[in-house]
Amino acid sequence: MFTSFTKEEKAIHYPADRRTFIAVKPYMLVIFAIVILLPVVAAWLQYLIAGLPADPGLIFTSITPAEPNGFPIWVNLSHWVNFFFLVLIIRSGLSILVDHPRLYWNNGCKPGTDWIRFTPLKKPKDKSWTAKEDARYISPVLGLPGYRHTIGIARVWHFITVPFFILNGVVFIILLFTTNQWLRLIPTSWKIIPDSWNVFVHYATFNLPVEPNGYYHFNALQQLSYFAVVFILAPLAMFTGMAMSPAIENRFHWYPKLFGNRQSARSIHFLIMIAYVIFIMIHVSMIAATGLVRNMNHIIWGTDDTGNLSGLYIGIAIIFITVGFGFIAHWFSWRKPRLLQQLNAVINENLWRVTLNRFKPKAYYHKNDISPYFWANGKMPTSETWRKLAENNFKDYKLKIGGLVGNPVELSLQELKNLGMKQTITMHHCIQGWSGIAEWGGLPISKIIELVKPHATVTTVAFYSFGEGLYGGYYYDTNTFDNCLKPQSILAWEMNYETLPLEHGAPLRLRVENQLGYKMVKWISSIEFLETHKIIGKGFGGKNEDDEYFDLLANT
Ligand SMILES: Nc1nc2c(c(=O)[nH]1)N[C@H]1C(S)=C(S)[C@@H](COP(=O)(O)O)O[C@H]1N2
Ligand SMILES: [Mo]
Repeated sequence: MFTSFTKEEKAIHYPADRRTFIAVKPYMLVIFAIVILLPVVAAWLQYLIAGLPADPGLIFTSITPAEPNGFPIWVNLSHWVNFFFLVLIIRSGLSILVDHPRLYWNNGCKPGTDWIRFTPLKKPKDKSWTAKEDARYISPVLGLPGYRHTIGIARVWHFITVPFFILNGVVFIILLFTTNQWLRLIPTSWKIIPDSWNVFVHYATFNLPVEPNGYYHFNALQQLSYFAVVFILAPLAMFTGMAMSPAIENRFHWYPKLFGNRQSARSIHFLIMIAYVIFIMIHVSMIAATGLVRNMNHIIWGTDDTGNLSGLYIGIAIIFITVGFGFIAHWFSWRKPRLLQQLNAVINENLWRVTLNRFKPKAYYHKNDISPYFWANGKMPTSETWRKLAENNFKDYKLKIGGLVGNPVELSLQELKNLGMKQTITMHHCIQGWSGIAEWGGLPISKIIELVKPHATVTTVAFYSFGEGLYGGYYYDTNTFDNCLKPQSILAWEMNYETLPLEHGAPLRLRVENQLGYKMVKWISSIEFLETHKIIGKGFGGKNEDDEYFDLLANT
């Protein structure tokens, strides 16, 4: 619906193999089973041996005057705004997830070391297998925008909704603490722990406890879970999200380590999503089980009314609106993707340009950090020119450097090597989600800039490839002039102390470490200095930017 894929796009977005598949490594299944089953077993043991604990609901028979009386309108508004954005964030997150349908606890992302995979395919041993080929399909009913390899638009949705989600959360928390509503959520005594346990024993053994009237007070377990959702899950989602940014990782190397490493941050980000989904399911069931009409009046009207059905109806209407917006979002994704991108640029790109993009990459890694495996991406060049050059070990290769420069040059590999060499060990971040640490050796771009003397008006450097893009046409990308000047920005002919392998971009590939992988053109044929990226390709700054709606700046 609403889509108008060309034949080439259809082959990518709507492939023949659309199987849904989930496989979790046994050790993780054991951990999940323990985390989930252990409390239930303990609750049953307590119930069968010591009997049911005192009903915790009875604590709340009297209401102290300091306690919040009812729900002010801002609580109800922010609750539903939060719901609306959370749905968009989860759905776009799923689309992002399946573009690299594996989660790991290690930075190198070797296939097979994933603890969960959403693809039935193992990496074939006998042929090359790129990360792009590994991407999976997800139904547009679940994912936003769904289909396969739609990460460009999925990220636009993720990143334009996150600021609203955070803003709503911040406003909520400020109001929470400037009123007495905080008493609902913040435990004021450690007694909340045993009380919550008692409530849990009741639920787990199907002895539903007396529920306090939520208008004044939540039960202990309910309070603790709401507290956790607001003050643990939401911030952790934000912080693990930030840990995936290449600009942050290579400047504040310690940061992803707070979560183990870059890939465990991605795994935790995913598990938080699962926690949210489980929370929503239990939350909605409990709302229904403990007085649906009354609860809905609480959260819609802020009244403690048991007879008026309008709260329930409006609540259902809001859920329908949220679902209905899914159709609008789908329409926008396929009919007005550029408009979405522009919105994203207004909200995020400007912000990133003056924040994340200013960070200077630092070299942190050592030889023993180098990943044993490094995913490859992109289509190997098929052109006769490149094939002939490769056959002769690129002895006849000449890198053309021109555009708005005082001294255009053509340099052979040897001439480039004579200009100097820098070696650096860095982490590569692919937009799809995988990473890998490798050594890169080559000429700092700053040396080229010294040599060719770009005009003062130059803001952008374009790198053209011998290889093709996903939908045909030569691959290219642009980087800002200042990113090219940053430390660790090099034209590499060496990977892990060996000649750059063909599949990783021989004879030359770009490294610009504060950016995502797609900015780092492989199989470079020429370089052009420009005033603006708008005059080449379709004008969006790169092959992926033109064809796949990737961002011009790739700091996140
Ligand atoms: N010519 C060309 N360069 C390219 C690509 C491509 O498809 N074609 N893919 C990019 C992407 S998305 C990534 S993640 C990196 C992958 O580099 P690697 O294959 O060495 O891992 O190359 C980048 N450079
Ligand atoms: Mo990538």
